[in-house]
Amino acid sequence: MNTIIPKPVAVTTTTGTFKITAATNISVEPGSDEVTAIGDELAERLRRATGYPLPVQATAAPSAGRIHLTTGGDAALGEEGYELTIASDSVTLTAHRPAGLFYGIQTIRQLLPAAAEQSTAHPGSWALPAGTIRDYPRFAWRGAMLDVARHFFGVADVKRYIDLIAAYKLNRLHLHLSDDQGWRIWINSWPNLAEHGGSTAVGGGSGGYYTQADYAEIVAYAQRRYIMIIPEIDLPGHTNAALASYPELNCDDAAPPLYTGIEVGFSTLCPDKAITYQFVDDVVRELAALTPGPYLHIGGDEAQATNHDDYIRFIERFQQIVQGHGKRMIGWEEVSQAELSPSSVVQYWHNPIVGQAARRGTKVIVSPADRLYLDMKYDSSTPLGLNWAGYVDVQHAYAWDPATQIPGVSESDILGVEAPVWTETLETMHDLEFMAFPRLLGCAEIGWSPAAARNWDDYRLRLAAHGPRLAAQGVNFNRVESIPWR
Ligand code: TNX
Repeated sequence: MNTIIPKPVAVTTTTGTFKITAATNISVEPGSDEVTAIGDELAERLRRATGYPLPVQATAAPSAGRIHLTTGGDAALGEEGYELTIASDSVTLTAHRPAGLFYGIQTIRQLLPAAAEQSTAHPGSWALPAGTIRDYPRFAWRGAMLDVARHFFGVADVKRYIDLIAAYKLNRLHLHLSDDQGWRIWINSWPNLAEHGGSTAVGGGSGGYYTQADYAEIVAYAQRRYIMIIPEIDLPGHTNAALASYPELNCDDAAPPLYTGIEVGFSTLCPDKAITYQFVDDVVRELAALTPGPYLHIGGDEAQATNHDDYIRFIERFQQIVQGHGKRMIGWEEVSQAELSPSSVVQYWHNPIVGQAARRGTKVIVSPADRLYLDMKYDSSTPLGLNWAGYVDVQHAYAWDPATQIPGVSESDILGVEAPVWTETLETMHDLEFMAFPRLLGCAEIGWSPAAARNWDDYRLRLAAHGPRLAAQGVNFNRVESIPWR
């Protein structure tokens, strides 16, 4: 029980093991489709490597030979907490809400040998160590971000990323859906955005975009894994792909060519045209309709080509538009200069200006570039990635605390943490995995585990045990030398 990531709140070990055999059942509380689905998810996972039948049955109480899943546990566990009791004859997983059961089964996975993560059946010793775990998260927002604009990642890749992050109890996936180099979501009222604006990528590749059906499929897939998708359309800068697709969005009515380089800060929407706001309203309306979650991210970063006063007016107007479609606006730290509602959220990346927004009640997502930008190189020898925020080795990405990171921003101002992966230099899932793993596990632990429970020396030993688990799932993780991989 001492290699779990993120580290649980409280663990008590006893003696003995619960052995999963061909006779083991999974039982779920009667009358809840959602709990049954979580039981099915556990069963499917365990069936792959063990080859056992593991039937899922509805029964009201735990009994011998069973792994029992039930809600109705202690309300103090909150929306996402769980309690797991493993005895030699049975396993009981209890939560207040279904999300807690989902996180409990991620813990059960980690208590089995790494071979349980393989996708084909083989003989093994499928034993869970006896003991009790009581566990719940520190922060409500535990996110990953994927830039699908600089290089496009298709539905299958995004689903794989969702599965990998869910295993570490992350609950948000922010998709950066537009940038200078590409527009990646079909918008019915502005079809050329995806058609033309989505037709290329950094380096001049063929790009791509999600149809609205693709996008809905991603949202539903994530929802079943208790992950909320946060769509981002980056405005008013980072808009070359949109400007190239519609001449009328440009102040001079001339569409620029598509852009495949990696410079930032040269594009802007035109502040003085009514059609600019019609465009934003249409895009926000269509995205809001595809988004069950409460948030829409409007970017707002690096608008160097937008005059300051225009920038402030833009952000305040975007906020009204987002709210008009029933959503809460998120923006990168620069939006802190505008008048924000307490319901809006700012995302820190390197400027303590977010303290201004926090003082007025706006919550903060903490994504320090020099800690959590997983597109930063690990060190000077990393073949992929950038280094404008420095090198981010595994220890540096882990050994810091969100509550003391930003002057003027304390624990109660913070919604949580998020680890972005920008993809200027990353073209494939293989590339993405090398940069995200193992550093993303550190972000997961920072978001979930109590600050006092975390320290690097203990973490690096736990992380070492995850090498074989990641390998069993075929993850291309970076086997950095500071970790004594098993
Ligand atoms: C900064 S951080 C950006 C992105 C780049 C990233 C590369 C932020 C909000 N903007 O446009 O992709 O650096 O690391």
